[in-house]
Amino acid sequence: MDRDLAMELVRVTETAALAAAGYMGRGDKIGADQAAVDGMRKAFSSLSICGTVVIGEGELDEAPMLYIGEKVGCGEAGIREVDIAVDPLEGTTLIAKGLPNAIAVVAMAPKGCLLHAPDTYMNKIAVGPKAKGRIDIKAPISQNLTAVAEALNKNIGDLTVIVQDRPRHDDIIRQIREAGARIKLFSDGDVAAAIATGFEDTGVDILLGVGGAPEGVIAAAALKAMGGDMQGILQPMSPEEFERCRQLGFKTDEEIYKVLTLDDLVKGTDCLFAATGITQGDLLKGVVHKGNGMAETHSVVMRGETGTIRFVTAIHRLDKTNILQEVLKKHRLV
Ligand code: VTB
Repeated sequence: MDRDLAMELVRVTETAALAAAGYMGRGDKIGADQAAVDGMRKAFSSLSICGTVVIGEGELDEAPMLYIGEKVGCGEAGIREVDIAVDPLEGTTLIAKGLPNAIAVVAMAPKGCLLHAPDTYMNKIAVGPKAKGRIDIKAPISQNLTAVAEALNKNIGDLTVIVQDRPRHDDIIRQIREAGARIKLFSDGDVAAAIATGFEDTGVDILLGVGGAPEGVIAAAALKAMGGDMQGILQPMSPEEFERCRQLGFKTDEEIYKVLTLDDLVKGTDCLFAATGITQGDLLKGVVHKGNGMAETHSVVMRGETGTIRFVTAIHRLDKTNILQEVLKKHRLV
């Protein structure tokens, strides 16, 4: 994919983040998500791509915008055909409460290269570049911790495992504690948590646990670009979720419960990933409102082909940005 698309993609997550940031702490998850979607969709419309949303806000009947299958971009037909995975507001509860680590996030890859993941849970394991090739989601947790500790040249006691704070993880947490590793619990947003494993200064070494399958594919694009590693296994919980799996081609139990490697989640290395912080986070600062119609955003954009990771700080003049003005007015945020 054209390298200029990486910078274009940042505009998309910046716009979503700026739109959603006005909702910080207002206790309105739905309004915040809608603002992020509105902003992201408008920003996509000026991108010269022929994009198809493969991971989005839901099926057409449940999401009028950025629904799965929606065509986005203003590119010439047949040129720059790409698949897109979006999470305009990853962490709706976080923004509603003004808690850290809400981000706007997008992944892009050539057509056919992103797994069309059903909206179900996924069991995940993710690590940064040094531990690539050392994880096995089917192996006992202690074995994974030993292998990752060895790869990082650490003792198990020095390892930090990031786990979503949910009762479904009680057993995983018990096993991690028994093995002697440390745990960082987070309330929401496992894309940011997975990415943290790729940056040593976050102090996070490995992500374990069950989160959304769509979020799994988005995180995989970032880990691919960073040279990290990830595996997942779908975990449908209800007859409807099994049906969703079947509709996307996971027909038999064997297909549903197969280990999805990083290459199954994101094929090849030609992928792009962009994220902008909405609330203050471990990796990215949130949107900073500076007064006088100015706001600052902090984003990261990664390009799989070259492995380049850019941190982009931008100062926006909200009053001069037509797209944002429209969205902010619609949401009565200006
Ligand atoms: C997961 C996780 C997301 O919501 O989908 C989670 O991947 C939902 O889990 O990052 P619960 O059903 O236990 O709440 C997030 O944390 C935020 O969208």
